Amino acid sequence: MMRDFPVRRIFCNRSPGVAPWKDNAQVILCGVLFTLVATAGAQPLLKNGGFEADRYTAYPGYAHQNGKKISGWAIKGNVGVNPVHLAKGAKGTPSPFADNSRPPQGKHVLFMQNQATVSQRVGGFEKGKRYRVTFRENGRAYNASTTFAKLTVTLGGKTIVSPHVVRPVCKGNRADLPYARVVSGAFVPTADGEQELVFQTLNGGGVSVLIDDVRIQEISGQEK
Ligand SMILES: [Ca+2]
Repeated sequence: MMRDFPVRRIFCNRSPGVAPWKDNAQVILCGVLFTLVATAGAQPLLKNGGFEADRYTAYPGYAHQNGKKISGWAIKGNVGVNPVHLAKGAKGTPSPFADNSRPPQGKHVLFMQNQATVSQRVGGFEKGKRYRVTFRENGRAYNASTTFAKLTVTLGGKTIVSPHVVRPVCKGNRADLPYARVVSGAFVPTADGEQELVFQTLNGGGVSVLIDDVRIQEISGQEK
């Protein structure tokens, strides 16, 4: 029986009043720490976790209209990337799905409409170590007044983020709040090597989930 884990959401606003040089110092320190961790052992290497690799030009941004691919990911259903880089004078708006808040990482976000899956086989897991997945999520504001999208995440066939409703963080065309941050339950592989990470949306009715900044991190034994 698969165990479900609760979803934790943390809003990630930058603290007001923090001097820019302090932010830069934190970034540099994080870079040093990351280098130290990276050299300590192999880490799961997720490809295109920020969905920045592809530059779509066909409105409204479905993958099947734009080369039938999202680099690094296997896709099924109505999924794609927003914003679309429209030609000058072309009809449509650049982000019909990502219609509220701002992309939390880079310029692009993934969207998943109705029932769909986006998955990736990720190498570099080590037996017995503990890992977690973090990502940012939001809902499309359009259509959200009648029903909401539902999302779940599995890793290696185990549920690490339980099925949950994803509501838009803002009204359409507003950016009052950032995308919600999701932290999965811990995952412990029973063998070295690849594991499949799967994002799955469960509801129909025209609703869409927006996802960005997917990461896999090893965690210490004390962290839940
Ligand atoms: Ca991004």
